[in-house]
Amino acid sequence: MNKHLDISYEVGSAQAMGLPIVALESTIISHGMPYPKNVETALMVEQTIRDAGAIPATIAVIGGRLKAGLTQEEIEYLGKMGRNVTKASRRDLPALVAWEADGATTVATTMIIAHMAGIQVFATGGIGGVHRGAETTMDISADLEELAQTPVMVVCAGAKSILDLGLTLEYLETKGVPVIGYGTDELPAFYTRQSGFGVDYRVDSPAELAGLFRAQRELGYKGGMLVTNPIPEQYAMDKAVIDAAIEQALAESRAQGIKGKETTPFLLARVVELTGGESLESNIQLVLNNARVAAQTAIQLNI
Ligand code: PSU
Ligand code: MN
Repeated sequence: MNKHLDISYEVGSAQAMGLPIVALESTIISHGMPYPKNVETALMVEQTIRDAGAIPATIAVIGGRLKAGLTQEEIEYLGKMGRNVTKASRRDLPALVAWEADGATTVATTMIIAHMAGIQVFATGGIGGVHRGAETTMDISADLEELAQTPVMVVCAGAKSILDLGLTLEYLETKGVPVIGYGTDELPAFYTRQSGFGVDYRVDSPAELAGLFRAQRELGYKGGMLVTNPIPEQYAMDKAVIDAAIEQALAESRAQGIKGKETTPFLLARVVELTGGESLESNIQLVLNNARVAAQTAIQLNI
C-alpha cells in the first residue's frame, strides 16, 4: 500500500470482507455545491450507496494524507471550508503531501487515490472536459487525461455545457476512453438528458457495465471508462433556462478574466446562483442516481 494512503475503518473492513466499494470525490463538496447542502448531499450519497448494498469511500487529502473513506467530521469540515480548501487535481498532490496540507479531490485525483486503494468504481456528478474556447485558452481538464491512464470506471451524468461537449468527446476518443451511455444512445448534458451528441456504446444494465469494465482489464489497458447516466426525467431542467444561465456565467467569467483552476468552480457557482437553486436540486438528484448505478455495478464486478 502507498505510504501516503490511509484507508478508513469502514472501507478497510469492507475490503477484508470482499464487499463492493464505490469511490466518491470531494471537490463536488467543497467547490461544486454551497454549504450546508453540500454536506447533506455528501452524506446522503454515502447512505444511498450503503442502501444499494455497497460501501462508500469518499476521497480527499487531509493533513497531507490521501484518504480513502472520510469521517462525517471530515466531510463537514470540507463542506464548511468550501472554496477555501485547495481544489486538488493531479498536479497538486505532491505539494499537498509534502506540506501536509488539505485538499478536495477532483475526478482526476479521486481516480488516482481510488486506484491506489484498489477501488474500481467511482460515482460523481459531472466531469471536467474541454472548455469552450479551448482552441485559444488550451483549457482542458486533467480529468480527461486521467481517464486515459487510470483504470477506474467513472459514473457521471455527462458534462455541463459550460464545456464544449463535442471537443470533449473527440479528446476522449483520441485517448481511447470508451464513453458508455447508460440506457441512452446520447451523451447526457448533466441538467438535461440530451446533448445532441452520441455515445460510443449503449448499455442497459449494471451487469453489462461490469462486463465491459472486466473486458477492458483483461485486455491490459491502462485507462478507465466513462459511464454517462442521464438525470432522471422528473428532475431534468428546461434546456432554455439552463442554457441561458450557462451563457451568462460564461460571459461573466470572460469579462472578469477568470482563468485556470478557478474557471470551473466560478461557472458552477454562478449557474447555481442564476437559476435560484433549481439547478442545485437537479444536481443533487443526478448524483444520487449515479451513486445507485455505481453501487449496482460494483456489486456486479464482485460476482
Ligand atoms: N463539473 C461539475 N461539477 C463539479 C466539477 C465539475 O459539474 O463538481 C468538479 C469536479 O471535481 C471535476 C472538476 O473533476 O470540477 C474539474 O475541474 P477542472 O475543469 O478545473 O479540471
Ligand atoms: Mn481547467
